[in-house]
Amino acid sequence: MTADIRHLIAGQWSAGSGEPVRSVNPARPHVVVAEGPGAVAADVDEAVAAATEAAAAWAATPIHQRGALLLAASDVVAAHAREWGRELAAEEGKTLAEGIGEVQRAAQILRYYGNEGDRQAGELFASPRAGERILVTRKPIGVVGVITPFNFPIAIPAWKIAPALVYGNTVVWKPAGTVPLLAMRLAEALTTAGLPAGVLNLLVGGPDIGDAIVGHPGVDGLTFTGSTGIGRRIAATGAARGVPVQAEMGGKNAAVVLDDADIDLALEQVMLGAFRSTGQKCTATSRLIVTSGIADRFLESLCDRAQRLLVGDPTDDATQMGPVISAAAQQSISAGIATAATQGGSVLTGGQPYADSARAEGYFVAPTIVELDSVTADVWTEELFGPVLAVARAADAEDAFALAGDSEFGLSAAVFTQDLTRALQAVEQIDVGVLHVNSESAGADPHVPFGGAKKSGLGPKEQGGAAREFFTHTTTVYLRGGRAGA
Ligand code: UN1
Repeated sequence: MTADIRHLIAGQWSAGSGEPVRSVNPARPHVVVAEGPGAVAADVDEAVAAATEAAAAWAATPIHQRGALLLAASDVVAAHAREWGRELAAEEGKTLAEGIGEVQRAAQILRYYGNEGDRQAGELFASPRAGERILVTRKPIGVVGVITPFNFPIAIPAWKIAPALVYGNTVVWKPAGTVPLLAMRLAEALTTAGLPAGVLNLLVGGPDIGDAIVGHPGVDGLTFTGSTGIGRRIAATGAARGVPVQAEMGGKNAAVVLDDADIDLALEQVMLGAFRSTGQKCTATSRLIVTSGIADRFLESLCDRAQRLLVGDPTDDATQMGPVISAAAQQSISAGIATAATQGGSVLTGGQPYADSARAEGYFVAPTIVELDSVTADVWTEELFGPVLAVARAADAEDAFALAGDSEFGLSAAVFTQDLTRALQAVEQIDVGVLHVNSESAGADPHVPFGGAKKSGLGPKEQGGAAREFFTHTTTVYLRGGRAGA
């Protein structure tokens, strides 16, 4: 059954009047998941006006009360994990287990921020002057524009919107046009929980709606996850307008497997890192560096596993990898593989379209492993955002760590070794925002910072205590009483 696309402005759900938006099941693109007119620029004005109007009362609401609404929303999300997880798999294409897991993760994120009122709210310093204390207190930044990608249609919105709200901001949110249904579900959970009108506004639409939010004079801060190109454009607009920007962008994340690794564990984790969510994570493993002593053996087993991966309709329980999000993504990933082959890459497995009618219809790309003879190939440097793993061999651990660092991105990396000294060396030498030792390159807990080094991230990091850096500003209070006894 196709869902109608609705926008949430000033507490009211309504149909739009803009260009049609349609999300389809990427495994069976003739199946429409959600459909309806998108928002128009005037809706952005209305949404920003509603968020501005709601801002003062929301900021003045005690944080425990704001948190209680997030906790109630978390319960709503958790209660719908199976149902919305299935919708997520149908709309985005990740497997059912991952879809349900993601909805549960959104509930967990809402719960984490729901409890923020119980944590430290600021800092207290001594003063060099008698009778004075200096305290640093936090205030919301105001109306936050939230722009989210397709690949985590409910978890990424939750990890931006939950901290925005709990710290007292109001929100105007534009999700990716390919996943409106899951966006409506999250907004629905928050309104069901009793969020006041105007505190969260949801507009579904194309890039013009995103641009209108980013450039709107009423927006006080922008948080974005997506491609590096768009992130930099948003950051430039934000800088020109003098508003803070948090941009979480691309990755070209390496898994380093050293000779002494637990090979079965490394095989399992590299498979998950490269192919879970069909490789469509900014934290996915898209480069593999393997030292020469084990390279032949490791690559043979890895290719064998990749060939045996069950690729198909993500809503089938047995499926281990679904399609990519769109025909355009399928084409650009396939073109990236073809280019790799012309730049000295040997396609060890995958790289061919599926011929069977079930998969030929959908936006499937086979799990693909390309071994390179030179790390100048585009597939080594550019994010393809699909199930494609570029492989380079390293002479030894030093060489391997240097290759891992050979990227303008620095989001995440994984290192597989049983040698503590090597693991510690990796921590020192690989410049990334997230480093996994003996686990895959993706994955992030809500209570710790998340984000990239180098060109993967701009502005304060996300999640945990780091989120507060972006969603609040500080007021330093020099606090003195009057003259005692006066
Ligand atoms: C994860 O690794 O589980 O867009 C989360 C992305 C990241 C989130 C990754 N912002 O893929």
